[in-house]
Amino acid sequence: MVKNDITKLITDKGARIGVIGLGYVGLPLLVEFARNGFESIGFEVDEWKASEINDGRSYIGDVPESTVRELAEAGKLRATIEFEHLKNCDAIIICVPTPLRKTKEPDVSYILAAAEEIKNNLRRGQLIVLESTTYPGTTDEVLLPMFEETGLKLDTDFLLAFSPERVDPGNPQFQTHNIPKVVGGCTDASTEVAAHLYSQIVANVHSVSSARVAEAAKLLENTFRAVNIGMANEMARLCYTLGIDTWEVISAAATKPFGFMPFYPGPGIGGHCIPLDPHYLSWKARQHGFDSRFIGLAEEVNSRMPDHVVQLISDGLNDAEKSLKASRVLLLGVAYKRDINDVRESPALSIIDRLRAKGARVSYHDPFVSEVRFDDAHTESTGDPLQSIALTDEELRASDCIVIVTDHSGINYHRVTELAPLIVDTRNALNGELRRESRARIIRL
Ligand code: SAJ
Repeated sequence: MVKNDITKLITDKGARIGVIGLGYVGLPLLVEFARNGFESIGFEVDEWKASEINDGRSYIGDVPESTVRELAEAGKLRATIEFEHLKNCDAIIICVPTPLRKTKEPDVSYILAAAEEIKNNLRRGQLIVLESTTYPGTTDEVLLPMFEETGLKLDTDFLLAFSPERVDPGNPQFQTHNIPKVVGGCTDASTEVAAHLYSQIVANVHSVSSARVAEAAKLLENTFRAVNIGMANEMARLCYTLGIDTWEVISAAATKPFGFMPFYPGPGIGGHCIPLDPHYLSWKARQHGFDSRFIGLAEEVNSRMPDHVVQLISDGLNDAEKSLKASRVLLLGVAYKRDINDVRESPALSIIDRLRAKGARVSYHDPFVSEVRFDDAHTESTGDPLQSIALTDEELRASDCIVIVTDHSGINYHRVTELAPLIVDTRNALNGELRRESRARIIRL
């Protein structure tokens, strides 16, 4: 049984760790193993990323450059585009993207490409763990048969598990080492050894009975968020109709010390997880004739929020006897959430699209995002690229409407309320005092 051999290598910190995919999940994970004394090798298809790491630089905000440099210089951390080095790894962790196709169906092509590389280099004595968020059954229905085509056998020759990533980009409180880790193997031995591996870098490892349970747990986590955010967004639209302040309603409900968890309305949901992951679950459900209606409904409500934001802008301009057409609309923030530079699936892109379609003159200011391109596969949007403009007094005065789409903490909102004539605040970025003292008219989501 290969279990004892791998366990001993891990215990002695002699196991060489391979991580495939060095993005916001893979790089922090690789660094964590290296920091804990393991020889760690990152595998990338992007040569630029590999050379950045080998030169001691970090392109992920949550990973300090000094840490990468230190570990690279100590020979504990390196990256390569040559996947044949996988054969030297005792544990291989897959952290590649799982996007959606245009049809909203799962795209597991990155997982399959990584699995193919592993299959070509598979040997006795390896543990493989999939971390990419995917539908229940991927690990045992897709990966296991691929690996056993080599003639090597699960448990006898290799181990296979799933462990969902839970990275929350930009979250200063929770980073890889202190986020509990769920682990589920295709066999008990796989679960046990995978749990032993993660216990080297994470304080709290939670083992479950199968890879499917671990895959499903991750999808529940993110579907839970999408559905509850959808509820908050629907509440916002209802409160707007009833003339009730949504944020006051939510903060009042949040005083309940049990049985309630606040979610907040926004301009829509962005990122590479919450808008996408629930569709992996609904796709698998449909394969079994099961209609998971909450997921579809949440998507419908959340994806309509950009329209609602444009309606608020139009209503505000109309009250000032201005039309959207030819009005100067300045977006504050285009990243999908506060204090990060990621615009993937950002609702700001849809808002810009819609405003442009109505003839508004759109610009944006985002200290984290210097340029937004609309030809990216991740966006449905079209049109010329935009560059972030300086937030000068002139720009604020000259704008007909300022739209707070991302509530970055470094913006001087007091100045915005002093100089802008109209503000649409989709993030409750303007606290009570700013709203009371504001010279601008403020419309809140
Ligand atoms: N959002 C709202 N209202 C809310 C919360 C979020 O509109 O009450 C929006 C955000 O502005 C953002 C989107 O939803 O556009 C997603 O927000 P998020 O906080 O879930 O951020 P992500 O997608 O970067 O990270 C999430 C993780 N975040 C949290 O748990 C807080 C977590 O769900 C996953 O670990 C991660 O996705 C992932 O990789 O799956």
